[in-house]
Amino acid sequence: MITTVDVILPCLNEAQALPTLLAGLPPGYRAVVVDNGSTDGSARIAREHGATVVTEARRGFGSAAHAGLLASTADIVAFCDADGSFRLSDLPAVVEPVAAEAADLVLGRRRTGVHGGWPLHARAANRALTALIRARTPIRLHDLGPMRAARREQLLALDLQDRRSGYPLEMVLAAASHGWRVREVDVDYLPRVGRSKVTGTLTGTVTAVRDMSRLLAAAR
Ligand SMILES: Nc1nc2c(ncn2[C@@H]2O[C@H](COP(=O)(O)OP(=O)(O)OP(=O)(O)O)[C@@H](O)[C@H]2O)c(=O)[nH]1
Ligand SMILES: [Mg+2]
Repeated sequence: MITTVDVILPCLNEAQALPTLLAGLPPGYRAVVVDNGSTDGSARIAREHGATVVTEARRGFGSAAHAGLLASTADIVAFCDADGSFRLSDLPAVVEPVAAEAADLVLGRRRTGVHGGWPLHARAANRALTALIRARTPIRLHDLGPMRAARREQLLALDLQDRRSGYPLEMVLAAASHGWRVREVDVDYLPRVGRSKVTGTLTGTVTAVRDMSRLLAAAR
């Protein structure tokens, strides 16, 4: 089968979530799990479930995401969290506008439906950030979600520098300054499997907002 899309899955101790997640990989998609120093056997489990595993020793979401981008080879790449909060079966809808050359970057807009499980403080932080993005850029974004698709070469040319939680925001701001067509597509957002590391914790959210505020200030 011809691989059309590499799916970059940053992973720090997500052994519990990986089997179900990887079982949902659509045909023609290759899972690139970026192991960011897991101690729970995530890398082995990812391999056992058919994923390509890349190792990135430097901690941080951006560090893992960018290592995955560098290691991927497909023309179109997608990003997705590896904690079970997304379904890989939603990826084709996110990829479609990029493949059709109707968009340069597509973000999955998270919809919780009946599942719930999106803490109020995280929603509020997300709403405030996207309002700032709408105020500062022509991009009409409603959710700064991690599920995305774009062309690999274009993403590399953005030369993103953040290696922590500012990476997703830096990508959107850089896309805006390069005049990219950015779109949103609805995706399901489920309660993560395993213990929350960022969004479910107040300190995690505060750190993320701090990283992102710095980027927004610089973009002014
Ligand atoms: N937090 C964190 N996540 C990382 C890191 N490296 C890779 N990841 C992965 O990045 C993805 C997003 O991190 P999450 O911890 O789910 O962040 P979140 O969705 O904001 O918050 P929670 O799901 O509540 O923990 C997951 O698949 C993590 O396993 C890292 O250094 N820190
Ligand atoms: Mg998560």
